[in-house]
Amino acid sequence: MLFYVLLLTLIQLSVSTKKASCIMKLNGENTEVGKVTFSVHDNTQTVEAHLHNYAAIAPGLHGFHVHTLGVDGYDCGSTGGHFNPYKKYHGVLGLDKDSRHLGDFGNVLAGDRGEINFKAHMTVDPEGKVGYTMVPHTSTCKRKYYCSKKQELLGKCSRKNRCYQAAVENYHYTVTSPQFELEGENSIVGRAVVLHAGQDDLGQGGDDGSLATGNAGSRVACCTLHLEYAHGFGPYHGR
Ligand SMILES: [Cu+2]
Ligand SMILES: [Zn+2]
Repeated sequence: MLFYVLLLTLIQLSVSTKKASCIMKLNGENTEVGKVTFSVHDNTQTVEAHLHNYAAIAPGLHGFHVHTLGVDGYDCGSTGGHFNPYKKYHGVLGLDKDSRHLGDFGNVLAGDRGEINFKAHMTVDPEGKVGYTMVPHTSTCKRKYYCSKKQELLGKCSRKNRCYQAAVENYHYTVTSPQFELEGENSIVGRAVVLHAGQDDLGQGGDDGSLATGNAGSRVACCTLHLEYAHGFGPYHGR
């Protein structure tokens, strides 16, 4: 009996949660830098980016978008412009679909070691007040990065037990409409996630580039989103 209850629960979970993800690689290279995930469960949506590359990802803010096309080879330049099915101006995560490209997800913050730990948890509430809060976070040791700068550049890590304050962003947004879709004609599945070298001005730069791209600069890493399999029950619905 318990087995069937568990099985039913798993099936329900696999039906009601959809997830698309991919492993980001440096532009022009077969070098993995981490994972990005977009998931939908009932009226909540989550965007996560966990990336790290000391040499290629500079400390500071980096534009983070879904572009129109998937990646051809390792060339992030092949992914077209920001995904923009409604023909709107460039904006930012949290706004409704009339005020942003559907591919606009704002900036993600890289710390001193080129590490990014970004999570935006969104509650879709048509009657809600749009806005976001930064969820307090206590960062402790990041075991993965016990490397001296020199060793990290050489791809070698020290075993020394040293801690540092990693960059961690954890937001909770309230939005009045979904910020992305994982099925249908406006699905982000099959399109590329792109991390930029510079900061996205979120459409506030006062020039044409700002309204088109946020002036986020060159493309550092990218990957093509695909639906994730869950619990061995086969692929999620969608394309
Ligand atoms: Cu972009
Ligand atoms: Zn845009």
